[in-house]
Amino acid sequence: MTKHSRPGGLTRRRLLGGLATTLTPAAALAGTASASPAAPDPYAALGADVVTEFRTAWDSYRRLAWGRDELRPLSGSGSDFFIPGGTLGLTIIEALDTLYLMELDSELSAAVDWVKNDLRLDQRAPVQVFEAIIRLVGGLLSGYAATKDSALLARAGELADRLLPAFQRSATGAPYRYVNLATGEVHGAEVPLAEVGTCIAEFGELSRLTGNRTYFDAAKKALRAVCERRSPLDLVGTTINVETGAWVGTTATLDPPVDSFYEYLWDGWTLFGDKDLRTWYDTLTAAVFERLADRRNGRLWFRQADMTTGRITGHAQSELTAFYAGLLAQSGRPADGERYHDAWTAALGTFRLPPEYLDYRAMRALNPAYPLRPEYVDSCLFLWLTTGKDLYRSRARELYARQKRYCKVARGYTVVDDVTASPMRLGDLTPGYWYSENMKYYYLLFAKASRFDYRNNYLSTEGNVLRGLK
Ligand code: DMJ
Repeated sequence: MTKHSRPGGLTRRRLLGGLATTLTPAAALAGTASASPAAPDPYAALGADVVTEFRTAWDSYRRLAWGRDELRPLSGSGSDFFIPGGTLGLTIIEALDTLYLMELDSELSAAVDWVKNDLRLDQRAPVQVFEAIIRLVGGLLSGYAATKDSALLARAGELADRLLPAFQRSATGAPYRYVNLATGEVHGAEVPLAEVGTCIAEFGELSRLTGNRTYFDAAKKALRAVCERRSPLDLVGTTINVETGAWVGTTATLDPPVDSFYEYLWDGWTLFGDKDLRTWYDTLTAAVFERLADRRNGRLWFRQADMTTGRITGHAQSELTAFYAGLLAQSGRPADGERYHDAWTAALGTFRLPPEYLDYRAMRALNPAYPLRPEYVDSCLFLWLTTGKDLYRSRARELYARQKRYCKVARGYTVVDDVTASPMRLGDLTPGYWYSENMKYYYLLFAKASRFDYRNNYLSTEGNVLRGLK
């Protein structure tokens, strides 16, 4: 979940080819690597390895679940993500730009053919608006960015039009949670902030590409509906009623179900230069640091508090929030981003894989699952790009090795139900985001991706490259 271009066309330093290092995993995690400038890039072989691993999983998906939303690698079957008994080809759409970056062109061509010929968007069933935007609209837009095939842009626009009633039928402008793709019927008035606010990158890009402002305006109105209802402490809660505008969940937190809400305020500013978004991001972030930041042993965590009184209510942290290290680095707080990444790296000293939720004071897993989440490596990529420190490639390499050790199965990779069990208890799913996020981040970190502009790019919360494909 990440972004890299700035308003006004400012660019970042190209950081590939930085100092090579020789690391043990322990040194990598502790950040004690020493540089040896003469050594060859030790990551080049890993880049090729990422493609090999991706191919194994992709071939399994093609053989056993082609056209279904996701692969179940243990049982060798497919599963539905959005519509029980229906499919929207989630994995195919999630993988489009990754296939392009990895130069798997015949696979990309088969995937594009499926989208053109077999993707049915007129299904008479409700879908979750947020997931459809970040995964499908975003995936189709990144496929368009990769191929310049106008059919993909048209499909993204068609889907967005089917989702728009969720925004347009709401009194506040914040979207309903579900919309029926065929009828436009909406339901689900109590909506978590991530679901309200994580749409301006995809909808704004669609507006830019089509010249139709409707999508950007809908997304901005949704963000406004939340930001203008912030508390006098400049905090927001977790959930809002989109019909009344009343807060339903009043805990201020960076964890789900809020997480990417903050991300898209910053992204909307960097992508489209909208000053309101920047002001809202700065205002809410100042309050986050005043009320939620919890500095311990040189590390940084983020606690929970009541949005109205500021009273501290919890010390939990979700793995999904690990993306925030990269966001902080990109939004002008690199030292805080590094301290937050150090905190998660410390968790990886306790756990072999990051648990879904932990009590960071006791370093105890509150939810021991590891659904192949990409957030830690997402931050590795953007901390590396922002700070130029090779440390973040080495941290990514360590997690990559652990994923291979614990999550690899004959047909690719699968989720872990309990990272604290020995041996770890596995589940049966390769999530769509594994193709869109994990493997893309590793590839960009390790390989010198010739089709990626490391200076000027934008990756969405779902890892979709909306800008920066060459
Ligand atoms: C992805 O779908 C996106 O990154 C989203 O913003 C939340 N996290 C999941 C993967 O963990």
